[in-house]
Amino acid sequence: MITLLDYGAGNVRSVINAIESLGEQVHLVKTGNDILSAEKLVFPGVGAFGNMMEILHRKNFVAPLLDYLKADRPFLGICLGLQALFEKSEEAPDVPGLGFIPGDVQRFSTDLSVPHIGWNGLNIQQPSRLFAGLEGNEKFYFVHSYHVKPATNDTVLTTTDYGYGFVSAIQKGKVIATQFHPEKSGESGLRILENFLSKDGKVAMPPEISSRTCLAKRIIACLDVRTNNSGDLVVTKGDQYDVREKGDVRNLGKPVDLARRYYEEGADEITFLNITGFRDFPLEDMPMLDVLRKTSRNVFVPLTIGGGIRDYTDKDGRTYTALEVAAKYFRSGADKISIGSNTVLVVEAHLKTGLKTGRSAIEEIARVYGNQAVVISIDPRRVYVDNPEDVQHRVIKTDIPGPNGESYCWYQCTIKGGREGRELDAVTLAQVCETLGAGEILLNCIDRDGTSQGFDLELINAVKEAVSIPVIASSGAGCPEHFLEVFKKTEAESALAAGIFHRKEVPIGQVKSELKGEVEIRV
Ligand code: 1PR
Repeated sequence: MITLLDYGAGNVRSVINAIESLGEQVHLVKTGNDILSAEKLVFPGVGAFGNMMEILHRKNFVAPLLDYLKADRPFLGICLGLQALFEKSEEAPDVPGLGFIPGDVQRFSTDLSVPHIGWNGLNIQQPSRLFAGLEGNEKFYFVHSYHVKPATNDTVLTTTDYGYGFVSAIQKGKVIATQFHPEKSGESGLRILENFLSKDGKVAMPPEISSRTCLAKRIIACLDVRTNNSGDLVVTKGDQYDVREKGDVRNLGKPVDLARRYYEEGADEITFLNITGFRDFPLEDMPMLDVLRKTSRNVFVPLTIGGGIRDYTDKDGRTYTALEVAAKYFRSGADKISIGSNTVLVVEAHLKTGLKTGRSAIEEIARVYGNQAVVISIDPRRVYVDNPEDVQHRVIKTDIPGPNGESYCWYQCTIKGGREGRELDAVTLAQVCETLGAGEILLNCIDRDGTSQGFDLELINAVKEAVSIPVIASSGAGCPEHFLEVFKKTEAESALAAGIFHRKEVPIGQVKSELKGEVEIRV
């Protein structure tokens, strides 16, 4: 029996699913005694440092947790569960940590995008029971803006490079903690968890020890999901967002089955977009939550879900906040949520007043679950102009002239799945969202969606230059060369595709083999 410390924020479902998939049962901590009587304790932290420590205090978990750690009993901390062990964090300077390990937690100070999101390697510094059966060159999933800085090197288990080397795991006796997420790191991550759980684990040093690691570019499979005319929830795919063929919604498969297939084929991440979420209320749309629950049971890479995340009043007058909707998604197995239409309205309101209310969906969800959990999905469409002075928007000079030979364009934000264009450009939207606390941009492009003509590199460069958070390039992939092109000609951290994978034109593995040697990837 494994005891799991769930303090109520973030996706502990993934950790539970991963442990259960290895044949173990999970007992959730309800009182401090549950911590003291644990055989093995797993502490997966997600969210924000201050919020986490406050909840640990409120629930009276701090003293038993420190007693457990000081008694050198088996402990695995994950992400914030690592950071909690330190004395303090720049994320919440006035809130002390557990102070079990001398040192502090610092924000990344690098020109690279922050948060550090994606698959990166480990420079292993000591043998550990976690490493039995590993080669040493595996990549693991990271998602964080802060990293630990121990006062001394004796507890450093691994380091990872992102702009500079940072400590990515510590080991002190039986207390081990990782910055990366084993439960989201595919087979290699499951191996690490299994090593921790096993009764007679052997201490090992993997054969391949690296001295420098590199963040991989991510390949993301996207599943646009909605109900078809027969009432079945299906994965569909549009041509420039039109998902109907001869009157019915195109049906490309079942969401749970397809997600599993993409996991097995090597997708680095899977995104579900509930594309009619803008008009349905997701908490009534239980099938979508069920899809997440079932998928997260056997898909061990990050899952993002979008669609319908906004404040909502139901027919009985009960109001739900966007945070409540997001919480439901997280509890059902999502690691990140993506917000589309609502973001456009929030940014429009923000631009009018210049004020941060602290109450927008982006701000509220980021405060509880951390910036890295908030993805902004943008659905822009090109609008051509003759002269950059003709409009107030961020205009770019384009190499793809408009229908009347125009050589300038701006990217108009849309809402409701492209049905309504707004007086807001995608570059401004992305910038404002970053200031409000978004952790990543999912940059679609209605002009390219489903066309197989390749990504809109001009759009991606324009947005990427304007923000310092990671950008996911989306829409238009038609062959492996398009992925190579987007990674060579833009700074996008990841590339997302749908049709090419759904129609089985090119498997994910083939995309990766064609990138290998040219671009850092996870194999
Ligand atoms: O506005 O917060 O409720 O979220 C709704 C979400 O649903 C948004 O993220 C929006 O992008 C998405 N969405 C709404 N309508 C559609 C549609 O297609 N009719 N899908 C839609 C957007 C675009 C991509 C697609 C890529 C790759 N899908 O995600 O997967 O363009 O496609 P390709 O590789 O085949 O070119 P809210």
